[in-house]
Amino acid sequence: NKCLACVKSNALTIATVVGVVLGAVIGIVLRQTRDQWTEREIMYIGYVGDVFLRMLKSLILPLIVSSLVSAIASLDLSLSGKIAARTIAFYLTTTFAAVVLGMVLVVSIRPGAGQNGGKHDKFDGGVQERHHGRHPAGSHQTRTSLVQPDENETDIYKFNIESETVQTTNILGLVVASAAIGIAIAQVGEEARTMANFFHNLMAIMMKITTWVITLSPVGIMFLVAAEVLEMDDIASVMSSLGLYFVTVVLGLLLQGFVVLPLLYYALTRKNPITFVTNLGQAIATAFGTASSSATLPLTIKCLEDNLGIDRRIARFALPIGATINMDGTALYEAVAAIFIAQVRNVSLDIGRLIAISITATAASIGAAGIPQAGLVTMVMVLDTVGLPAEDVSLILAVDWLLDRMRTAINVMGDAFGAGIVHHRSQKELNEIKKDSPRVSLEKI
Ligand code: DAS
Repeated sequence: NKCLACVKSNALTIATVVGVVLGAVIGIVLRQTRDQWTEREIMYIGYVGDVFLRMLKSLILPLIVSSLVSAIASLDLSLSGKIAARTIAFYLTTTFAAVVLGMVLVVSIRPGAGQNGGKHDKFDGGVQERHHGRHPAGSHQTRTSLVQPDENETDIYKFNIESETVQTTNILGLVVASAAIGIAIAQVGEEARTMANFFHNLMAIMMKITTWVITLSPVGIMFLVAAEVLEMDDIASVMSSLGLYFVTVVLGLLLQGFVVLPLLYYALTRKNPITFVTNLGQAIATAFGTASSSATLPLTIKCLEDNLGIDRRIARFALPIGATINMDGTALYEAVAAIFIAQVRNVSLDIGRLIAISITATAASIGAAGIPQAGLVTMVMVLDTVGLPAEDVSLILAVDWLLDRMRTAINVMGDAFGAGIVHHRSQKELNEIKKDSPRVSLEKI
């Protein structure tokens, strides 16, 4: 029975791995008979995966707005503003630090370098309808030339840059606007209860829809992988670069979770970080097992309150916010993955694009929900802002189900270390706030 329960709880992962394997097999089989297929038939293979990606993309905006507004609106304002500001500041700083760490690693290790693009250039490079996000399968040559234009494509290139800038600005504007609405609702209080409930309900609805779409992911991923394998020029070299990509992400996650965060914790509290992590073991294991920060939240709160004696007001304030907007692992992963894909596509990223990636990877992780593969959903947004087609996310799908678990564990560690630091740094304010301050009841989150 135990084994049955285990299979049941990991059914999506098992199905996703099966989807990846089946996709690879279909892709390899189709490659053997490549010449018997017309380009239109090949395009239909990529079309199913494309529909799946469009479904993911359609979730991003409502998910970011609802999760951000709902999380911030439920701030327990009876806690001094200083504690709230301290918490948000810590979360944003560590998330951005994770992005920078990831970028330094992927630019130094260069896992995707030296790839020959990974696409057949079957098309003669007709004008690509980039702005619709659609591109005929196999138009790698066109795509690269669009990002590194020759003289007669400057207008499309300019369009691309404009659309990327617009995308980055849009996302950032959305994050700031959502935060402002959340703070305003929290400050207005009772009168804005309806609006708070609206955004909370919208988040629940979006999480439900995201879960449905993620349930479809094994099928979507199978077609995406098949189309990718079919078009890869040299499977061996891409597989080896995928291995190096995996190592780069895992190295970054381990450094963030077991070096950067513990050092910061020790520097700001003079407490032993090893004790902190060992008392967090159950939450870390659950995060790895469920690939969901939100599902792990009750356990994270229990570990901090019962094992580490963190003040309940801090734990129940910082952790729900952290589970929604603080995802160090996801931010690092998205920055590494976007730059890896650019390397595989031989797309050179100037400093402007690297800055755009660092900003959108941070914003994307803030907007990602604490559910399985949420980072994959918002990854599409990071690719968009640097002019890489959303379909390229299929390059990293094969290992995403495992990286999701690892980045979720680091996400939870980031939330917990944040709550621990704020707890130790806020003793003065906590003693001043009346003991019976209203609790941030979990059901409100
Ligand atoms: N699985 C997400 C979480 O729960 C992280 C991600 O998908 O990137 O934190």
